[in-house]
Amino acid sequence: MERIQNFINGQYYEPNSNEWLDNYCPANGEIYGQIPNSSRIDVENAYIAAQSAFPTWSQTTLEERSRILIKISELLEANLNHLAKVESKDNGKPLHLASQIDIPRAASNFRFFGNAITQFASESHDSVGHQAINFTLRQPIGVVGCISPWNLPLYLFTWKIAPALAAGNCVVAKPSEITPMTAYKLGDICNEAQLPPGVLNIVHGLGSTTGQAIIEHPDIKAISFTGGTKTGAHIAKTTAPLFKKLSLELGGKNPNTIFADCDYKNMLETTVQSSFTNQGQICLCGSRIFVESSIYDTFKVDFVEKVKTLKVGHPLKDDTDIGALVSESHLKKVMEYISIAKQENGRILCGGHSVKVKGFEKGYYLEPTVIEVLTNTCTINQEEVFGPVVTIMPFNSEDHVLQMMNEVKYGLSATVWTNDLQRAIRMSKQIQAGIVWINTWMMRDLRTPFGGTKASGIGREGGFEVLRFFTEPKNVCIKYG
Ligand code: TXE
Repeated sequence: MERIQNFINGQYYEPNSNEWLDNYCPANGEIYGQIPNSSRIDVENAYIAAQSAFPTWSQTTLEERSRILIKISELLEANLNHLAKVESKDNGKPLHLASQIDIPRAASNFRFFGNAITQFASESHDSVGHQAINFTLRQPIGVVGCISPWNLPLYLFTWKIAPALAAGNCVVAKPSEITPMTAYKLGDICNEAQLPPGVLNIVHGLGSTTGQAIIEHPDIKAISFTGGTKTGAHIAKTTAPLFKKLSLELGGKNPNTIFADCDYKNMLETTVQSSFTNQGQICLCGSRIFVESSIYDTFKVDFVEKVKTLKVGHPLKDDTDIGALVSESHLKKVMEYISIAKQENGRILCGGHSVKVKGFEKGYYLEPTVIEVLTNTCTINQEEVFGPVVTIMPFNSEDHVLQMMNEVKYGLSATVWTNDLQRAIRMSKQIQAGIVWINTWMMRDLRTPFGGTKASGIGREGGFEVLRFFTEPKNVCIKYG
């Protein structure tokens, strides 16, 4: 059984806290490792290392920072097979997903921001008539905190760390205590890429202990967080009196709206993916499907037929479509939502039960579930379930569906299927969400802003937006007359 350690100042250290947390394999329910529940002292040690590294790292040339980040990207690619297996075992996701999406994307994050920082420009203004020139300095913030969730472990961990480092900050980072393993491996890779010691420090532990120590640290000047909305609200409240810069990427309850004039075949394939990829545990999954009445009955039959072909199985098997949910408590939570939906007159069209996978009976498996609901105000259409569960219901008009799409506290993403370009643009302008996909889902270009409105968070990641987040703008005004 592996006991993992914190990565501080370029070395793996026994934690100061002597409290250990069990790490479960979701595929079979077995404990296979332990992580430290790092204390305030551990976080302070990580902070001291980061602060000591900052003067040099922040003055390191952009070309050199870029070279190191791209080297990390190459090493992630070179270790792809190993890391994908580690991710799959730790999270329960199908191995093919980890090797085709999660780990390649972690590598892309470092490559992208390694390149982007060399293109990142700031503004200057000629104050005509005043004989003055203004320019904007964009300086790294200092030591920043990055806190990430369990659903896309290395993918989201590096989505924060790579731009933070590219911009010249030093980082204290905490992966989810539920999926710590690939973040643990990242330390060795950073050393091999010769990232200077202390520039990235990784501490492990519970949100309420280690995470809390990071967000309360008076000298960690910015927090980039992805996770639940409740935790996001808590972080906002805790950090407000400390005037920290905040980026919060929180939950979603994303609508997937289907008009009769769409490319039906493409829509059907993609709707299955947007509902169930990663066991539905992606903040961008389309969990509320609205279908134009004229094709509702046909869609219902075709969709359910396709969903029934998805194979629930052990994550390491090639033919597995749906792996294990991340934890026993999460499985219970998702099942609870299914039973609430039934109590509120939702009709289960397929799925709805946990599954015993032969040989791995203690794993946390659930059938992909489709529920027909009567209203958009029912609990399952209003709260984030974060599992392989979608609802479907018909709509009569564009106005009707727009009202339902926006009638939710979240505002992360939305998908619209239509071949009517005018309608697509009209709706894009009215949908309350940070991301709108027309005739596609989860097509990501790393240059674009990423994040949500309403209870889905504040701030944007991605592209130059996140480089702006991780730098402090300073106006310099030179009077030359
Ligand atoms: O998230 P938490 P949980 C949603 C999803 C899920 C729910 C709860 O609906 O069911 O959130 O998931 C750290 N100070 N999403 O409980 O607790 C924690 O250790 C500082 C959506 O797992 O928000 C972990 O590293 N940090 C989501 C990270 O926050 C704290 C992805 C996320 O954990 C902390 C995951 C504290 N006080 C869940 N408390 C998405 N948007 O993609 C916790 N953490």
